[in-house]
Amino acid sequence: MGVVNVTPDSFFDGGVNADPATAVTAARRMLAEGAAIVDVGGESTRPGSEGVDPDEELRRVVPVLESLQGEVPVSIDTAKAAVARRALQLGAELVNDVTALRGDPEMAEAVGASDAYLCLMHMQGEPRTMQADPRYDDVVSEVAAFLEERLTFAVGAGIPEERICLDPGIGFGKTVEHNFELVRRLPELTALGRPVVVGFSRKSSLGKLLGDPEATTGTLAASVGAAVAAYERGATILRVHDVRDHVEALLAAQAALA
Ligand code: HH2
Repeated sequence: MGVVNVTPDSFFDGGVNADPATAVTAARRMLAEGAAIVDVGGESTRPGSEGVDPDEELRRVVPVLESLQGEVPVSIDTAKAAVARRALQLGAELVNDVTALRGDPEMAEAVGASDAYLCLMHMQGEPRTMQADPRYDDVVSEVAAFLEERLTFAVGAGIPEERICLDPGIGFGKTVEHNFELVRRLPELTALGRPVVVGFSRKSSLGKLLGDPEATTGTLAASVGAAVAAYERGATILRVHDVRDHVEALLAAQAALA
């Protein structure tokens, strides 16, 4: 899954793809480089972010979705039903909701009324404050219990289970150690029976691991290392900013592990 943020302020590609034409070019390039789907987002959820209103989010993503329609498989990264509905009209195949249907009471209905796939992600707290001292007794069992509960909720709301994937939410209310423990013990999440998405790409835990306690991003090499480890532990979808490098690494890992 390639990432295209049509935002001025995303933690890694903020501003790079804020212009719709540039975002469209990036999405086409990611498809050519081997992405199966491109995740288009119009709101940053980086630590400390405040969020944008639905009109602004639509203004950012709609021109991109219109251009990509019928050409590039698209996922819409949004927690807002109005944005999801419009994206689905414009051909989006997956709704990637970082609030796991907790952010907008109309989201479950919006997804259920379509035949779209849905990604349910774990987050402790909310982006504005989530990195202020996140705590768990056992991060993996708490994330697994949360995802299981949200899966039951989504199925109860009429979204077929076979259309739902789960994501531990790397960096969303988690320390460096929490993030790596989630990948190390990923089989406890795949045991829930649904495909697991991992988005470690460029996240600050990678920079912190390499020795910079103030890092806000991670290197490409560290991102690829984390993605290969997640793949080896059973991840089905890797959400990444650098598609070509990850596709090459994962093809080699697949050949070596097969
Ligand atoms: N991470 C980000 C955004 N959306 N969705 C899923 N399912 N999993 C993730 O790990 C995930 C996500 C944050 O990364 P990015 O979109 O690059 O940054 P920002 O939120 O600053 O736009």
